[in-house]
Amino acid sequence: MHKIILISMMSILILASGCATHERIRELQSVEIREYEGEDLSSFIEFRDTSIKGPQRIDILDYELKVFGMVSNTRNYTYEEVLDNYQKYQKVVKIYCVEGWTSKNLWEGILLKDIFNEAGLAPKASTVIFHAYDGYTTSLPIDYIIKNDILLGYKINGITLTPGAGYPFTLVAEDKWGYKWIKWVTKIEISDDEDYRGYWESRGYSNIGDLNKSFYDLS
Ligand SMILES: Nc1nc2c(c(=O)[nH]1)N[C@H]1C(S)=C(S)[C@@H](COP(=O)(O)O)O[C@H]1N2
Ligand SMILES: [Mo]
Repeated sequence: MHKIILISMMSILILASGCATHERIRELQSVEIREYEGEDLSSFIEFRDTSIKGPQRIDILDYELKVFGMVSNTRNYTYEEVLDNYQKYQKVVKIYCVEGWTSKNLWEGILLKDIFNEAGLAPKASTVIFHAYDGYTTSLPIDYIIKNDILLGYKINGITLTPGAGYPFTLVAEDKWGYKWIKWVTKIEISDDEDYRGYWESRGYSNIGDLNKSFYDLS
């Protein structure tokens, strides 16, 4: 008898916690933007999770964004400092994962080149190596980031990023395969190592990661 009560209590608890997440999902779905300037946007609230260690929960009070390497001024920003000090921009950008899914969303973020200007890049710097809270890394050419006005995003479809979507910052790596869109960014390292290979790149994915080229490294 006790066993039955225990089991039913446990299932009620499990059901209740399931409902809480569904509640939260419905709440987010009701406020996210799904149309922008006549374009339909994908819902970002989906159950897919392709990241190496699952969604990361970052405590914003402990969080720092570090900018270091070949710069004149090494910087450590709090979340608030990033949001308060930089001009904000919005863009509709589509992510393509190598697994076949895509998602078109409205992103809000700051320009990485504004961060570069404040840091002061060494003339020989060519590459940015991004580091994330889950140990993931990826890299991109500085030229690509500057020429394409690449954003460090903190909002998607009008909503502050959720842990699953990469809170507090995700790289909006326009025209690059999904594995370049690093989530939970903690460090921006300015380097001259063009051959640096991040997590997936060192496992055979193309280092340049251009959408109009194969993601297999054919070099
Ligand atoms: N920190 C971190 N960022 C990451 C990953 C990861 O495992 N860790 N996976 C990448 C891959 S392969 C893809 S396709 C996208 C998926 O992002 P989404 O599921 O939030 O759309 O995140 C990218 N960014
Ligand atoms: Mo991916």
